[in-house]
Amino acid sequence: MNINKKKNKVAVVMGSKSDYPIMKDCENILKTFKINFETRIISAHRTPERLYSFAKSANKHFKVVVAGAGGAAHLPGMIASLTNLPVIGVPIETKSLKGLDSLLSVVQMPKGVVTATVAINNATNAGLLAGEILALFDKKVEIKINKFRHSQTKSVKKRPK
Ligand code: RP5
Repeated sequence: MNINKKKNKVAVVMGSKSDYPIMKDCENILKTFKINFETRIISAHRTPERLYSFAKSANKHFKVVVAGAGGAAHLPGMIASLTNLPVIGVPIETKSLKGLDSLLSVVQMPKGVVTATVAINNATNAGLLAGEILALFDKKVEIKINKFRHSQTKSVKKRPK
């Protein structure tokens, strides 16, 4: 089965511009795999209507959503509540609680509505997981991910010096 390449897109969304230095890591890994993506700022609390209209129409444009947010990080979960697309949450580190607040807000979803959750600030893994989902239907992406994993393995030395 092959999917329409134009729709082979990841939405990279974040609660604030201040999340972008972390979420750029997601863009970078998607670029490595030549996966199309679009990046948007959508705040669950400050722009709730933007969130609603994005999530309600997301399946027309995207296959996977990566959503980064910090603090009371409701963005990934709220998007997941409005779409059946896979949503990968990136808990963003915070000054006050070091991102534990974000992690718990993203990971503690109620049964029946799900977000995948990566480690605090690990937007790279969110992009990698998005790529692995797309690779199920896209041989080119699968090959690129296999190459990436292979060269990562080769780069690990046997001894520390
Ligand atoms: C969240 O609040 C954002 O995802 C961000 O991590 C955090 C702080 O946002 P700013 O006050 O820096 O805009 O909604």
